[in-house]
Amino acid sequence: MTQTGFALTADELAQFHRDGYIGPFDLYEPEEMEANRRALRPRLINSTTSIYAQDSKISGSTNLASYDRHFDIDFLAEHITRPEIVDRVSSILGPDTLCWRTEFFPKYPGDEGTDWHQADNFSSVNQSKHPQIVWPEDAEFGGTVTVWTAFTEAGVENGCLQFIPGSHKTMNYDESKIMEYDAGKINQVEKGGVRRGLFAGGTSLTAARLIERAEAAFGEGSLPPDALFDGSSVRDIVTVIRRNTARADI
Ligand SMILES: O=C(O)CCC(=O)C(=O)O
Repeated sequence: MTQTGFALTADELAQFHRDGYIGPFDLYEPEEMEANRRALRPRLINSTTSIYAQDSKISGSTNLASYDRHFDIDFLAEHITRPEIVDRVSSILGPDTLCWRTEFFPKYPGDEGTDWHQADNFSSVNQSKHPQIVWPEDAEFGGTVTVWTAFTEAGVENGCLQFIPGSHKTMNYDESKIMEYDAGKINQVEKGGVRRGLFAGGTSLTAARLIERAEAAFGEGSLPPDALFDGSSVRDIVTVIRRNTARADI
């Protein structure tokens, strides 16, 4: 994979390794992003072309229909291979970089968000307890990088990401445990950290081992109340790994 002009600078790389995240970077002009989002919307809703078979689309709390839609939607395939993403990620992980997983999902007003978490082998994601990535035994730590792009503006009111800088250096969460959903407990713990809002078309890169969350989307002010889907943010997560000796259960 050739690296071109979007590779992180030495200072940016040092910042990423220190804090566990970097950005925002502009990927699309807001108007261009909005046009893309409108064209994309009917394709995303139609999950019949998704690579996962109908009967396996719900696994635990994970809706597989929203996974890996870059296989059936050209815009998303082009999006994840943009040099602005590939160059930056490759400057962190090295030239032998692979896009392992994508996820595109809306955030509606009232959505409860994603609670604090860290991810190394992603075994907790589909409730199977099986690692989805098996790292080489001599690896110092897991190295997935998440690229999170805002398809509509993402602020505090509609579920922007919140990070604990530097927390990627130690795993505090035990991924082998099954996560139990409790509506009364989700996103109740304040840990501080920094909120990273993005304009539409903006993107940020995080180490998947960073402790992060996305708070509930509550902002009627930022999301038109008359149009649930129109007012939602559709975002992608591209998880990129350097070496995957792997098994993936989904
Ligand atoms: O946007 C979200 O709700 C969560 C994204 C996230 O936490 C992640 O990519 O690990």
